[in-house]
Amino acid sequence: MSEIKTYEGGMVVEGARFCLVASRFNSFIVDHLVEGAIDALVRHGAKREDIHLVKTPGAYELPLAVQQVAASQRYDAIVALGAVIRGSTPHFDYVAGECVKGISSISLKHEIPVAFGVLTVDSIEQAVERAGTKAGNKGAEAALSAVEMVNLLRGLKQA
Ligand code: INI
Repeated sequence: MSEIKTYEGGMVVEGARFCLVASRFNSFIVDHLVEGAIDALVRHGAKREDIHLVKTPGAYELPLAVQQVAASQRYDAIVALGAVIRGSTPHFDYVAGECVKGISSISLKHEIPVAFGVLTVDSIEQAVERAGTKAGNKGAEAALSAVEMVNLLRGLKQA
């Protein structure tokens, strides 16, 4: 039986430019997601000077900033980072909903990987767990999916 030709992105990246778009709200959590994302990108081959950081007031504003960054065509991938915590607001559902909805369409429209590293959690404790403690670092995980997608798209373009 012949082998199935399979395309999969590698986990080491060369010469790619990344933009992290991070919200300042709940910065005591988001700062750890940003650190985790930068660390993961550098460990997987990105140069520090090829990583830029854009900051928004809150997660609600992330989609517009991500869209503007995507439209600039200056980057190979974008990593959106934020923390929406249910306990801290009655409008959790609006903020989280608009953030997810807005970001999800940008990748397809602009043909650029947009990794989603925005925590939507019920409590501060859950956020802490996902920002570099017992449940890992979701910023780092999102960054790694960006690395993989950059390599996958490069592979598919050459196919
Ligand atoms: N923004 C967040 O990023 N996380 C939150 O948990 C949050 N809460 O709880 O309200 C939040 N609100 C601010 C929002 O993103 C906007 O910045 C604000 O509504 C102004 O447009």
